[in-house]
Amino acid sequence: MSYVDEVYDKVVKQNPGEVEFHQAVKEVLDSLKLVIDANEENYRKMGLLERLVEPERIISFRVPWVDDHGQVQVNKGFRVQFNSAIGPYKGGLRLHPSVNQGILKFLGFEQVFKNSLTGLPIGGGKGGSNFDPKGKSDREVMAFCQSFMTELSKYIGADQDVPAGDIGVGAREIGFMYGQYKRLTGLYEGVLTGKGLTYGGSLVRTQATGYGLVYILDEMLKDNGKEMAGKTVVISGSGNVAIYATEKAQQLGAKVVALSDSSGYIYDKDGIKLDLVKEIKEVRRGRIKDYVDEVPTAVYTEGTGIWSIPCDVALPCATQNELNLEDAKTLKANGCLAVAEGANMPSTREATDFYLENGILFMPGKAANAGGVATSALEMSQNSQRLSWTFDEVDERLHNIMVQIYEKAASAAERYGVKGNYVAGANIAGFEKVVDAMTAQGIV
Ligand code: NDP
Ligand code: 2IT
Repeated sequence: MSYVDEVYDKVVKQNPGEVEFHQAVKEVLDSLKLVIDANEENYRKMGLLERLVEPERIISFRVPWVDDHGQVQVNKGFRVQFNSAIGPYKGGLRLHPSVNQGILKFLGFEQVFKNSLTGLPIGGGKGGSNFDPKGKSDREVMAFCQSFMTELSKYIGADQDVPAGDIGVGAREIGFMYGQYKRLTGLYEGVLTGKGLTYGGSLVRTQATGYGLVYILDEMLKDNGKEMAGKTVVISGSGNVAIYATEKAQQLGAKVVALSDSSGYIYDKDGIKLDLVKEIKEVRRGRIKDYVDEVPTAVYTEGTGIWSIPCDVALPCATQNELNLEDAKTLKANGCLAVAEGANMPSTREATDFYLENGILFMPGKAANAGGVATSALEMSQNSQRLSWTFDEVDERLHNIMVQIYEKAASAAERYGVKGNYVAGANIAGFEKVVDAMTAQGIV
């Protein structure tokens, strides 16, 4: 049995029930076969893959807090410190009822390669809780965040582990957590990114993941003789990533016609009115269906099905495994030419294989959504320097980073004889840097 298959089998046996983690590991290991086969003996002896798939550390803790009725609630809190070969652990915190250890391990594993691709000195980590922020008052969210940070603060630090936002964690939650960290440790340091602009946050971090997604998409289209202008775009989700992907796609002359949330999706044939979406989602914390109350020509459909809307470009920006093989076939049948992932692992493995086999240009999440964490690393640099860069300066750096990620993924794919396969390219390019750093640092 090949080394890659052997390690994958062990991962399945030793991490029972963690299906998303298995899926993420399999995708990476399969595309690394090209590289591993050439170095199998050495890698096997060094236990390289076994070390790569085992988190350095997982912290798991109780998060008790009091709700508005005086009732004590208890949630599970986690931080997966996956790999620190190239820098301090870096990666978001997710607050969603579906969160469990396996999901955070999949996200942490992806983060290792993504962060490597940015070219910046950041290792990979991920954390979160099964707390559901939906419908909670600001005071309840604060009580949860303070309790969560009381435990997490023991394990993080500006040069150790720097969390940020993910699903359910935006500026409000980062603010509450930062305040509690400072109060507990007495340190005013860049221990979290995605902070508000008045206390050490970076311009462009809010927009970064969505903007970065469209920058790399634009690069992929141009390299393949196409352009963003005039394209019809469908975007799932209506959170941080989806909103700023919409903004940048519109700025580049594309027409975004659909957005969604976990309840359903809207279709606006005239193009999404983004100011209204921002008002509904960022200010009122409402539902996407509220859009049609104010735009009567738009249509709301309950449930899934957003991928049945004809488009040239599809940008899944909600959550893992939200786009399956049937959806991929529907996209193709409707003439879709490119998919780029704003979310982490939104396409199932079968959907991914379908894109590659059917000539759909495909940029996987670990390259396509790396602009968020890259800009987080720029926030860390500014915090260390005690300086703030201008919007244009950060945006230009973000743009350059996305262009470089495209080039790394494209050239690694070409080097291994799979031109245009950005899945293999991104995995290989991300892997090479991490392995080099791990090897240099001995058996750790
Ligand atoms: P938000 O919480 O801001 O928005 C999430 C959006 O996705 C909401 O519209 C939400 O709908 C929808 N969604 C979440 N879970 C589900 C689900 N199980 N089924 C259907 N829809 C769902 O999160 P972000 O925009 O920050 O994150 C979106 C994706 O992007 C995630 O995969 C995240 O890991 C990834 N990502 C985020 C980065 C960032 O900087 N924020 C960076 C890189 C990747 P509802 O409100 O109904 O739950
Ligand atoms: O998945 C991700 O890359 C993020 N949620 C952003 C992480 C970060 O540290 O900015």
